[in-house]
Amino acid sequence: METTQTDPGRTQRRIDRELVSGAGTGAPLALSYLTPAEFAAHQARYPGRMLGAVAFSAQRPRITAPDCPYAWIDMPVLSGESVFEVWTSAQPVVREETAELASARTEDILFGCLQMKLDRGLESASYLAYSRIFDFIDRRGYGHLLRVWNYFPQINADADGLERYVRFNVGRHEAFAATGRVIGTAAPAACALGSRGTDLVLYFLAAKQAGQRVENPRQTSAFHYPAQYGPRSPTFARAMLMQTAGKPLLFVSGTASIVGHETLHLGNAPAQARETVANLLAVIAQAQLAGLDSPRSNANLRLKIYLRRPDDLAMVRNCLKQTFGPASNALYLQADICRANLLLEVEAVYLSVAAPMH
Ligand code: 3EB
Repeated sequence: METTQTDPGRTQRRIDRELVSGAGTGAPLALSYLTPAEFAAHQARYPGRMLGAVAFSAQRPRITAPDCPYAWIDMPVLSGESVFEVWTSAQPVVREETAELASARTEDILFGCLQMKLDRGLESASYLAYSRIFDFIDRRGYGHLLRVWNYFPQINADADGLERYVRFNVGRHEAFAATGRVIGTAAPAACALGSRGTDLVLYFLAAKQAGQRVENPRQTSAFHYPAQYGPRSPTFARAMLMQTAGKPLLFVSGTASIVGHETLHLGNAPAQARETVANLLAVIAQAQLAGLDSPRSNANLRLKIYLRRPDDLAMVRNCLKQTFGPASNALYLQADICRANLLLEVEAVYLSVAAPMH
């Protein structure tokens, strides 16, 4: 057996317990951040149970195509070479791949991923990508987006007088509107980050049943941002709470140093980190009012952290550790954040399974 710093044996045992307890309680999903060796072991262990795998690394991983929907995000990992984000179901999954979109689904939930060229600009690429997603999920009865991850290059660059992130927002918003989706009701949890590749890459979770939107009282809802942030508002909720067999699962969107609608602490990464933690805690507190259990242990928490500057890694890690404890399973990436003045962003998932003991 291979030995790595993260101890694959220990990770494997943790996942086993999550899936076993998940199967017993009706909890549908496990989320793991795995090294390539751990990912290989995981695939052998859970054939037909993986909803999707997403590799994060600065070089395309040289692996044979996994037996599930798979995407590569061209983004440097700050703790290791490459990390595989893997969504695993307690139930067997059904795969379906079209020319445009790869998917796998259970009775309740559908994972999908797709990639778009950007040669006709971000506005049309994001419109087309979301139109394809809506067409696909609506036809199959999984019409409620819970969570979407959006990655594309040069997110802060100008495109004919508007920032590329703003162009992305216009196309996304129009696609919601074109399918009759009411933004304030249909907005999923989301994030949008600058990657290094050439394409727009999206992956998402959708469900038969609508999730419960959660907003942050410290922040203006993104779909109510004033026009200074663009002619069409971003279409995301601060978090999405989902109930499966009476077990809650929480997706917390990309969260940053924004209060009201304004970025705070320009150029001050430690202060941005503290403000971000305050926002995360505020969203989680709202989710608890909406039915999320008090997390008994941070073993159920997954954090994904995007840093504009790799030099801030130690400081941010320390800051998160003070709040969420050392047990939290965290993935650190280097990425451009969607506002040029933001230095970091943090997203989270609370899994609804019994906390294993460490
Ligand atoms: C913000 O709060 C920071 O456009 O999907 C966070 C989460 C952000 C999601 C998105 C953007 C998005 O406005 C940026």
